[in-house]
Amino acid sequence: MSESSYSPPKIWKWEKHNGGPFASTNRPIAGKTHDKELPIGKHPLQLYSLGTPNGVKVTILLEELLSLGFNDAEYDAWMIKIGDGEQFGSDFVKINPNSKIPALMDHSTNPPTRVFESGAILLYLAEKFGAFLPSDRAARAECLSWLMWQMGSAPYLGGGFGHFYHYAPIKIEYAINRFSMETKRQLDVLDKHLAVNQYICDDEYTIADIAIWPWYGGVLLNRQYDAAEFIDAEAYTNAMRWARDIDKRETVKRGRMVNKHRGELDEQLHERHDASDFKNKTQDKIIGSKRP
Ligand SMILES: N[C@@H](CCC(=O)N[C@@H](CS)C(=O)NCC(=O)O)C(=O)O
Repeated sequence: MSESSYSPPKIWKWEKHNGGPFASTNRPIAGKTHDKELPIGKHPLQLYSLGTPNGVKVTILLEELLSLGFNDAEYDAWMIKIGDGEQFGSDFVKINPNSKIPALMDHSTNPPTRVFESGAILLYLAEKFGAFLPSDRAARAECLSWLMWQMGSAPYLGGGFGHFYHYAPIKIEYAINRFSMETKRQLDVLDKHLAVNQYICDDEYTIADIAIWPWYGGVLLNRQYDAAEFIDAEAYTNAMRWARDIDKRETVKRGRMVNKHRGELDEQLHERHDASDFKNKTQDKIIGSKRP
């Protein structure tokens, strides 16, 4: 490994170009950059999000709840284009001072309840509807342990491995080795656990699966960072079995379409306001209807 020619200055200074591909939106300060009102739809639950792994956790859970007949889980999902800096708009920052999607407002309470952080949103919804979270104390502790595991572990997978392997403008061997090691260790944690459990919490599909799958299933199924071969995804046979099982769920397919802004047009539902939108409002239909 070659020695770096970079030696850090005494005090770090923000230079606009040093954020790599995210340089246009990344900044070292919090708060709004502009005033922007957010739309509010007809349902009590208003989701402001994007179809990233953190975003789809929430839309998958909402689609799961709706499929079980919890009609009060009907929601409006609005797209927040993080590449354009919409997470720094004034109304969004009021919901999430951390300026990251997903963010949820529940207008069924007075005053409305704001929830940010995908793990907190999953827990809030699971408790609100009494579903996808075991009620037995020990089983619930197990489920919440894995939910918190995901929240603590995924930044090494995404911000560490994904960033340095896929996004960074230069390939740094030290950083790629450091985070590949940790990513593979985490995949092995999952693989060993799923060798003796059908789902993350025994045989019950819960918010722990819904939180973990978009990140770890995404890498295993080669939907994230184009890294399945590099990390030898097929070697994690138990985690792969789990990833493929969950991938087959219709609710998961629908949840993945909501606020999706890349890929096949018939899989992109930029905004979701009604169950019929999956049929009528995907981008292929919207663009098709605008053609002369
Ligand atoms: N811990 C947060 C992470 C959320 C997060 O990192 N969201 C990303 C998209 S996946 C985002 O909004 N990025 C915009 C930015 O960093 O400015 C959660 O789980 O909700």
